[in-house]
Amino acid sequence: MSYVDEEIASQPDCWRRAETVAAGAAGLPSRGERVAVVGCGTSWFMAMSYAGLRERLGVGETDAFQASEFPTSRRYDRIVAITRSGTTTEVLDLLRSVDTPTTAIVGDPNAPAAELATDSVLLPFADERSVVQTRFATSALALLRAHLGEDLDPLASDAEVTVRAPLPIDPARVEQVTFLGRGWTVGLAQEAALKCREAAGFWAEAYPAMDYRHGPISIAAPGRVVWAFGAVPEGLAEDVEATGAAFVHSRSSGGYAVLGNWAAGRQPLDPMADLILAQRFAVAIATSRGLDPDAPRHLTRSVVLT
Ligand code: F1P
Repeated sequence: MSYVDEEIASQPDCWRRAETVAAGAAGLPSRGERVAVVGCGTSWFMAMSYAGLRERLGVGETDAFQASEFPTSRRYDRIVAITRSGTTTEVLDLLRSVDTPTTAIVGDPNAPAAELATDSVLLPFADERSVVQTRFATSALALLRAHLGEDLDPLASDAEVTVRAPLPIDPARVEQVTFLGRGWTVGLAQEAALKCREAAGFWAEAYPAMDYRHGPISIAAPGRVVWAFGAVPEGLAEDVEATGAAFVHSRSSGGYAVLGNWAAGRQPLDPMADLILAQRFAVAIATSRGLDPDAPRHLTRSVVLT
């Protein structure tokens, strides 16, 4: 078993612990604050998801940026940096360069990001051995969702299902996957695709669902998959199925035959629990190709630029 397998499986517990941390954390965005959330790679995608959720709830303007692309001319009340390692160069550069109050959500409590930020929120129980991030990223998002007032119990229960449910598609028979999302789930779709690229060097793309028909649908074909997180635009499943590609969605008993019975009697899966299936799918592709999912090509735990 790889480290990433164990880390993926521990997400329900980590999310519950993150909810506890949220209750006592200092420096998380207050109602009405204008907030920028930054990160790199996976952490940037979690920033995107949080920004979408916070805006949707109407509790404050929230933008997400790659740490390297932060627009220094804009004024924010707070900058939140998400970083597992706390050593990523672009994140540290930004924390050093701004006057705005900053909050770092960090996995390694001894990392420089925790020192540099005005406030830090530590999630050491979610730190990881694998280079490929899974549970730290989702625990950071769980923390932020809890801080927005969500009860995470239903989410953690959904995760208990998806850490062990059969995968909706056979990784050995898929040539390509495109993940789609709407609003806050666009970040999850981006993260799912990054997991496939990192863990398995597998061809995966991600788009906002409404934009998919504006070009990317040309990729769809038999043997390929379109996997949607969250709400699906009207007619999209039919348009994908007409191309011969498989359409996967937790609401669709066709796409999620394995979860059909479960989904029929209850609410659809929370998209963050659905992301667990995509993480497991990425690891399964790596394993089926004889790759070590803990050690992606050309990637280190933290990108430290000299
Ligand atoms: C960010 C990141 C990860 C990526 C890899 C390299 O790290 O880009 O998204 O998967 O581990 O680093 P961090 O700032 O969250 O430590």
